[in-house]
Amino acid sequence: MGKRNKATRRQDLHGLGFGALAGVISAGVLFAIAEFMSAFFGSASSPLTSVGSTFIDFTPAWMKNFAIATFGTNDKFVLLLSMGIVAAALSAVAGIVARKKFAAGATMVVAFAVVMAACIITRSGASIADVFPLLLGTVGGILALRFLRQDTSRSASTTTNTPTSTEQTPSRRTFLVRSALVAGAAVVVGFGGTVINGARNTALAVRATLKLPAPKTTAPALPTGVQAPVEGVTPFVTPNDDFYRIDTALAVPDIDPAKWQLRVHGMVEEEFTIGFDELLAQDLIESYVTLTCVSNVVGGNLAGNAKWLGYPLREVLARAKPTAGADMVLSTSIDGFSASTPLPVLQDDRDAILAVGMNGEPLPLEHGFPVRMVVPGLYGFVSATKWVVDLEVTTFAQSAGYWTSRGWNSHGPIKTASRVEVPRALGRVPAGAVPIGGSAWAQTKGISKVEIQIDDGAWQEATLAAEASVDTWRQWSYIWDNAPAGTHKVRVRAYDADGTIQIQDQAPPEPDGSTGWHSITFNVT
Ligand SMILES: Nc1nc2c(c(=O)[nH]1)N[C@H]1C(S)=C(S)[C@@H](COP(=O)(O)O)O[C@H]1N2
Ligand SMILES: [Mo]
Repeated sequence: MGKRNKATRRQDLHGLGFGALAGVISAGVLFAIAEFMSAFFGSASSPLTSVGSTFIDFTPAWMKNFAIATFGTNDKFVLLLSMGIVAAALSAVAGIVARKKFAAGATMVVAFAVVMAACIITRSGASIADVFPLLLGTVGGILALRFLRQDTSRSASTTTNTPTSTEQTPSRRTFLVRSALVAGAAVVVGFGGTVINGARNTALAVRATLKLPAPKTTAPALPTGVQAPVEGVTPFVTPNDDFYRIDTALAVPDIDPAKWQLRVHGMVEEEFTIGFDELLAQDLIESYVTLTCVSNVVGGNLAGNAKWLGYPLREVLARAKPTAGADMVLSTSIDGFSASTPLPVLQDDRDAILAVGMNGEPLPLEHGFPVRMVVPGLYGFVSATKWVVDLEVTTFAQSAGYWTSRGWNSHGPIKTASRVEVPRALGRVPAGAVPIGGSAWAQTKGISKVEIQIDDGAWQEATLAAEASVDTWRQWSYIWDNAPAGTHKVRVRAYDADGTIQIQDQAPPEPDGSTGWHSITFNVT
């Protein structure tokens, strides 16, 4: 009797494991089929993208902040990974339930699918047809669950009668073989979907051959010496591939420039829409602007500097003629993201543009192809809308941008910041003359002075590298002669062109940008 109980219990455990595995594999089938089909229906129909995007939209500010601070631009990977873990857990439960009561397990799968369908159809730009891939996937997933269940149940019932190992083995082997087959098929289908998705990407294909016109006004040549003479300092111009990327878009929007249109409307005398060719036919300007993310922590790297090509927003607004009382422009992306930009900022003489080019190329897809906004002096979340398709002239009282309605500030001017880049934090450097260097920024004003403090010594003026423009960051350097061996600390602070010193009080990014003087510790050996 005791022996039999033990065998039954072990059998139950195996059954649980089989059930869980069958559940997870079936979920894999569901997602593989859905993702494969979404290659044909468009990314709005991808359950992974829609569920993830919905999750991002409901993410509280503190959590987004935490995710970006902790994982930086890997935040999307971490999100997908966590989603994967949750999906695996839920589907394991469904698989276990299905073992005993197939209908109940299948009902759970349907319930998950209904929740995912709700995520899909509530995304901006989605239609009811976008649930079709999910529907097919769900059918496939339930069939897989059924297929993988028969053998586990048979093995369970056989063993209750006569629990001998010879009878369990073939059934278990059948289950494992079937599992491997189904899982393999799911991987092939899922991978195939990814490949087809890439091949069907219009934006990628068009961008590859797109020739942008020359600017009417070129950016002044970079003065010599914009790069501080210290090895390891960030490149003054950030290569496109290294440019930080922050957005809520799990799937990068695929926009065909031939179909792109920007609608300008709201509190204006002249509503109009402008297409891509018409935009390119305007007098384009080129300028260096350093973009900064409000989520950047003190010393962080969510900032990048590029040469942008585009059409001034003040010209767009001059054509639209805002009416009295308007104080904000709400720019909206094709994927529903929006930003609230103070109207006067887009009308003054700074180079706020509808950008089409970045460092001599069309915008990379991740950075807003074919058109995005670039506004010197404002954090990205209130100004730098990528994949922009709509400008509504309105008021702060009437409307709010995506992050503004999620606890962040509405206006978002960039705060003066500076950071130490060399030596690396916790790095080791040889004794003697130790080069120290970094970047500082105060967009629209410019940096007038940078000071550093070694250990608890007196503040000393660093050497400023050449200034390209008040809208770009500025590098600085300092040679510490005769640095003695040991652990040392270096602190930095910057002054803007008005002579205003960078805020010393430590504050986190939320709600309107971090403050504090950056310091690092390093070892002289
Ligand atoms: N469509 C869209 N545009 C967006 C965002 C977004 O989530 N979606 N994020 C903004 C934020 S918070 C920043 S900091 C900048 C970053 O631009 P980048 O990814 O090109 O560096 O884009 C802005 N534009
Ligand atoms: Mo940002």
